[in-house]
Amino acid sequence: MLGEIIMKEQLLKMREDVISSVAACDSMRELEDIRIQYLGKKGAITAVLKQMGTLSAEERPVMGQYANQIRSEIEDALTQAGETLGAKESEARIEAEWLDVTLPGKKKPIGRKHPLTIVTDEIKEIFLGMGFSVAEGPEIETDYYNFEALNIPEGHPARDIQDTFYIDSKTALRSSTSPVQIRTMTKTKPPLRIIAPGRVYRSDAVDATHSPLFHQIEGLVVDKGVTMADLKGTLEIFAKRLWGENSKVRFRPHYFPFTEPSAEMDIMCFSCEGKGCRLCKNEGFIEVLGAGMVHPDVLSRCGVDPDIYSGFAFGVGLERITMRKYGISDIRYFYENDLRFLRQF
Ligand code: 2NM
Repeated sequence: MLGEIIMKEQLLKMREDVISSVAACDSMRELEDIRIQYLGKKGAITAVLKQMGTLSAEERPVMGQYANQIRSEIEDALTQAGETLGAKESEARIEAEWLDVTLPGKKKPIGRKHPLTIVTDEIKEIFLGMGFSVAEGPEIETDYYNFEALNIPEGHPARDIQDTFYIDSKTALRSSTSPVQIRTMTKTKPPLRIIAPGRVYRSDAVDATHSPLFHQIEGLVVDKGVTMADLKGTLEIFAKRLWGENSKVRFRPHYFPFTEPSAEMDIMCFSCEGKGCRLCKNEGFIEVLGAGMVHPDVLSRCGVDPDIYSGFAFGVGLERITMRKYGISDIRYFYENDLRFLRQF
């Protein structure tokens, strides 16, 4: 009897406490804390119901019913408060996150390819189409890869301190991408078809046509039975793909230490069609690349037997052909990153 009265009082007090707590509560988080405090597994209601054992068999169902009623009243109070608070909180969030979707967006300027990248990509695409792959190598090279392997002996003018950026007596910034070809030949067995695009460095005085940093694409083919006819055919196709099917090329004998025989390839001037004009300095043709059959000593040094294999190689300076393609009058425009220049391509 006494137990029953105490429990009823506890339950009634609990209902009062919940109602006043809920009234003071102003967030969903707090409300959840209240719910756990009273209705949770280790909550106040459970604690009261644990005392059921002290009641008589007649009192128990009556008290059980009473407790359930109080519990459901507490639940109702919490649910109702939850609805009100939830609506209030979501309204506050919507207000805080308000944005005007009719405002115009902020325009981000779109970047574009540098003209040298445009031409590099075009040339890469042409050679990839002929079965070449792209090779890369370091820009800081040893004396061996930069000169020795290429038949450029000590005392050769190309080695002059005036022309090369030395880091120490055995290391320099590469003066062509040929070291990439040498490295590839040395570690890969023929057949080989690669192009090596990249930055190269020569200690030139800067003027409208010279820069100490410029770009090259070199190519190399090594296989059994490769001849000068393959060189001419490949480079003629390259010229027609890059400058149009109507372009005409010619080859002139030349000298490079690393190729024998060596040649330079010219394309017929588009402007005068070979007659000679200001653009081609009255030549009728414009020089575009150097090439040749890889010197047998160069092959041997790379572990390629020149009695079994032969190869041809070529080198194109990117700046010069890009300047011609777009009518750029000064090489320095390429490196100044002036948006007024870059936006034109
Ligand atoms: C050129 C002209 C002719 C050339 C040679 C080699 C190598 F490594 F295979 F010997 N690579 N590139 C070469 C040949 C480069 O540039 C005007």
